[in-house]
Amino acid sequence: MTRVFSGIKPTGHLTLGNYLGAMRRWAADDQYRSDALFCVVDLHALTVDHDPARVRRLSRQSASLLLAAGLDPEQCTVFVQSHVDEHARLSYVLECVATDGEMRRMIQYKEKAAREQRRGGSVRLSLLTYPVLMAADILAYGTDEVPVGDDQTQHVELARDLAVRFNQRYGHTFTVPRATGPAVAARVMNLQDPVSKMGKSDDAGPGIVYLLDEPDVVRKKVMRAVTDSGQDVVYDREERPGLANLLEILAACAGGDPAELAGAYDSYGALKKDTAEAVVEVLRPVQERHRALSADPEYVDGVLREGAERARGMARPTVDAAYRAIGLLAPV
Ligand code: AQP
Repeated sequence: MTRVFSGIKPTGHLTLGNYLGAMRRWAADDQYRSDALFCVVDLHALTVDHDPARVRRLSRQSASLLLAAGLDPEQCTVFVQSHVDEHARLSYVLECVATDGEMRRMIQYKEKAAREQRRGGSVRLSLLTYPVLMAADILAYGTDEVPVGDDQTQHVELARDLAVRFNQRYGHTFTVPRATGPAVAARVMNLQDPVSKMGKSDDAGPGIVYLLDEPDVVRKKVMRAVTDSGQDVVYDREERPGLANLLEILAACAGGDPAELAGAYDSYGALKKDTAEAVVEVLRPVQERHRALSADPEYVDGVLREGAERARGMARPTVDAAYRAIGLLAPV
């Protein structure tokens, strides 16, 4: 059976981008057709300036939202990365296969390092090596497919390169994974800055729709979305990014094709109104389930405990094999 792995970073409140670009497909498709693991990748949240209590809180909230989005612990494994030591163990070994040049070429590193510097902070070494830890997350489980949004494909490419290189140097150890992406909403853009991704750790603002935003807040944010100059509604990602983003969000939430939907509107106002309602409807059941789960923290704890145990059992043989292959002595 195909092995699928993907994760979500507790660096902020989860957004519509996380949901449409990743979580929704994990719940609707991946968990049923594959042997899937979904992880709250909390170690990755330490790569930028962070508040420890907030990371802990967001890790629980993210786990609860994964379940609220429809992940079923009977169908897939849901766990927290730091509960399974194998991720960090394998990451070090992969650092011995990756190169400094490869790390510095990562687009997300360049963007996030620049942001940390803009905010007056220093760039943590772990931000540079973060893609190696992500490669370890993936390779530890013999993953075939990594369902991610567009922004993560370069990191999955790195995981592929490291797997191939390790296998060539030290003997076949890792499955070579590949990224799979959604057809629409592969990249949901910021409503106020439609050439930038809607990211959960961006400075909070009206351009980001959070999964737990109240319906009226969602409506306000969508109605205030930046649109492009011009009157006609057309789908053109390059020239009219604001409109294209709204059309893609509408298509992802209500169905249809962004270019065809454009033909159905003759005003920006009507498009925004329908988009806002479509988003509210998509978020409603997730918010309801999240409320119910918040009232039952023991259930979420139990899911995470069992998930970590299962994940450990799956990762350990591969990580042990990598240790032996690269030349480390087995414990005596
Ligand atoms: N705007 C987006 N559009 C489509 N997909 C997205 N994803 C994230 N933002 C968008 C997808 O969500 C999954 C989990 O993402 P992540 O938590 O690993 O972090 P990320 O990709 O770095 O997303 P963020 O929200 O922008 O977090 P920060 O701001 O902390 O970096 C991934 O599959 C991602 O593709």
